[in-house]
Amino acid sequence: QFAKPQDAVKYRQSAFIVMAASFGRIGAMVQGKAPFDAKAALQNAEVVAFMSHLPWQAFGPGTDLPDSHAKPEIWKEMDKFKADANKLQEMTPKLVAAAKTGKLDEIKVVFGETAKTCKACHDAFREEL
Ligand code: ASC
Repeated sequence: QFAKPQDAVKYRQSAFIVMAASFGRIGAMVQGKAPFDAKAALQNAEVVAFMSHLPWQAFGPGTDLPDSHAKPEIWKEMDKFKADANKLQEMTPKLVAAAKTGKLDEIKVVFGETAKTCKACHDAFREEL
């Protein structure tokens, strides 16, 4: 699927960047840093939900490159890594459902739960460079 390991790294980093940008737009509303816009919240939640499926396929064998944020634990504990990815994929449709209510309070709760799944996986598997 990827011609070079570097291509896989670029792919997964790009997917995370797009997901984080959309998640961050919802976060700004939740934190009162941006005005609440129900339509934009829903559009961004849908992007997050879609993107939550993409990065994982790019963590194949041989893509453990230095200078990436990926800890070697990903490849040593691939089952746990996949389980963490699944937790995110179970949360993101709930974020979409919350956005569909149009109620910021409901979005806030699910946003917080979703952010916890991001953080749990980062704590185990993401290196701050
Ligand atoms: C974000 C973002 C993350 C997560 C994480 C949650 O908005 O870019 O990586 O939330 O900070 O703890």
